[in-house]
Amino acid sequence: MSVNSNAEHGSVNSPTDSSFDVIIVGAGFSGLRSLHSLRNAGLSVKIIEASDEVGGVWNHNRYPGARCDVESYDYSFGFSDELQQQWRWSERYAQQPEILRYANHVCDRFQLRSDILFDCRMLGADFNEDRASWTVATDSLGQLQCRHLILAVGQLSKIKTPTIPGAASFAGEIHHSGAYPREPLDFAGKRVGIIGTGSSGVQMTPVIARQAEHLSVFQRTANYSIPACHAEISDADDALVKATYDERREQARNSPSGLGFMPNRRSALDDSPEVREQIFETAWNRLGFGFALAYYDILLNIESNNTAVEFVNRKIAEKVDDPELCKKLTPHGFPFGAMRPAVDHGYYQAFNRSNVELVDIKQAPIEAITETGITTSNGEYPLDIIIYATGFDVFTGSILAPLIRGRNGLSLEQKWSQGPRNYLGIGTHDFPNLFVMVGPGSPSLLSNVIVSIEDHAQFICSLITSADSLGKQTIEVNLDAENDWVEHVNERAQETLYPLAPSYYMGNEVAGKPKVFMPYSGGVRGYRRILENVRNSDWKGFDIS
Ligand code: N01
Repeated sequence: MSVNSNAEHGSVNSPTDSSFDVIIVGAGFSGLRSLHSLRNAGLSVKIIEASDEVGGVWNHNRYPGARCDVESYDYSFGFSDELQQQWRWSERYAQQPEILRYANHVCDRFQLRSDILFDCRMLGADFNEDRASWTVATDSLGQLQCRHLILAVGQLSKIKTPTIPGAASFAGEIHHSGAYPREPLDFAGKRVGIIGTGSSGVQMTPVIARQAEHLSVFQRTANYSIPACHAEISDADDALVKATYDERREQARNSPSGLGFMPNRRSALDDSPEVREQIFETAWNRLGFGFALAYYDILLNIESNNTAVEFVNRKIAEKVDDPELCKKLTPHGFPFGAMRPAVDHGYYQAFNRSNVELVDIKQAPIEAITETGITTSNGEYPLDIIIYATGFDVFTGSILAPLIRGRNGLSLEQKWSQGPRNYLGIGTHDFPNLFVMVGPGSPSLLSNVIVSIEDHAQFICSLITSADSLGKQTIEVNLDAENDWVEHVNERAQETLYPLAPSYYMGNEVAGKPKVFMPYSGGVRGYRRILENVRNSDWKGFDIS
């Protein structure tokens, strides 16, 4: 395999061959991690990446205030002790530029860049039954061939842009949080409108509030947000983590969400209100997402959940001065945590500023964007900059965007027309040698995704190399195994409160999307055990032929 490996940031790396053992689509964290494993296993591998930069979501979500809401030490790879010992995180929750620097560091440290074909978007892929291989159509490099195709396209990659009448007439700038310009915007003296109050809107609000002349936040649905309890990392903290990193990784891998928090084994209903208050208070002041594990049944039992709701609502009320405004910012109609909560750095407090206003677009919907601003049924809001923090076509949007055809020309879109059907979230029947990284049917966005990425990268690499060592050409999910898995994913979801919210977990973010629960809610530890069993039982559920 010979390649022209002169790729620097921003240049296309043109292969002189067009046939590989594996093509990975996407150079985000899951693509980079997969490339590292598969190349070390001796396979010829290329990543194709539509951008001229690695990093995936961390390349595209450059909006002000973008930072990880998983602690930096945990939102990083554990496969190389040298890497984890040498990399120095500066903050408990790293900001986007630091995470992007980390992705580039990983890329350079393990010489991954030479196997990335930048500025190359996958348009579609067809499985060739005779050759047991995939033909991948791209926009810049024609057709590429591979035995195995790995979709590492991310769950939050296909941005969702609202269709608001008149948007094209707006005289100012409009940007989406998920396709944010590389050059920072100057908000000084500007009137800014943010549409959307999910994690992205929540993160950018306090930052833009401090810079802009005026900020209008257009909220359709109030969501819960937990304070980040952010801090810089001192040398002493850093040394402590690094001295015990292996234990920390083990704890993360064995915690339900891969975050390292072990749930309190008690029910929220087991404790007196006084004790419960104490436990909630401690979790609230330190744990970020771990707050949802202050009791094991917060996301399992509605009465327990109500105790958390009561606590969180009180916290919101303590932060927002105006009671009417507080009422609007307080979520209602779904359990705490059933929509993914945000982790914030002063979100609610930002609304106490005189230059920030909340626009309730549930009560008075947006009617149009005009040359000068946004019009709701309540009147006009003059603006210079509009930011859509309106989210993504989550889980399936980026997987189904290219036309992928398996056996007998069946498209993945047809196959998944009633919702994703797969085995372990990794493979789907009728699409041999096609693998999905951290997609629907796996813990995915219900987990610290880096932990899930490491699990998938290792599993898929072992599966491919095992088949190769047996001289086998196709790896295909068995239909019965797939049906059982889909049923299992649904059963686990029904044990939780997640289905009670109109969230993207349920496909509610896009009109017409099938309403099925998509991630696996059985936790990363349980899921890893299942992967280990499959591996130890000669890849039960996969037909290798
Ligand atoms: O997107 P969202 P996000 N008109 O879908 C509103 C991850 N993330 O980009 O609920 C008006 O959560 C929509 O309202 P509604 C994280 O997993 C991580 O904020 O549909 N409003 C909602 O308020 C997160 O969950 C970090 O009524 C419209 C908002 O836009 C995921 O990304 C940081 C609308 C969309 O919220 C997505 O977060 C940021 C319309 N037409 C994000 N359409 C980390 O820190 C949508 N909305 C790691």
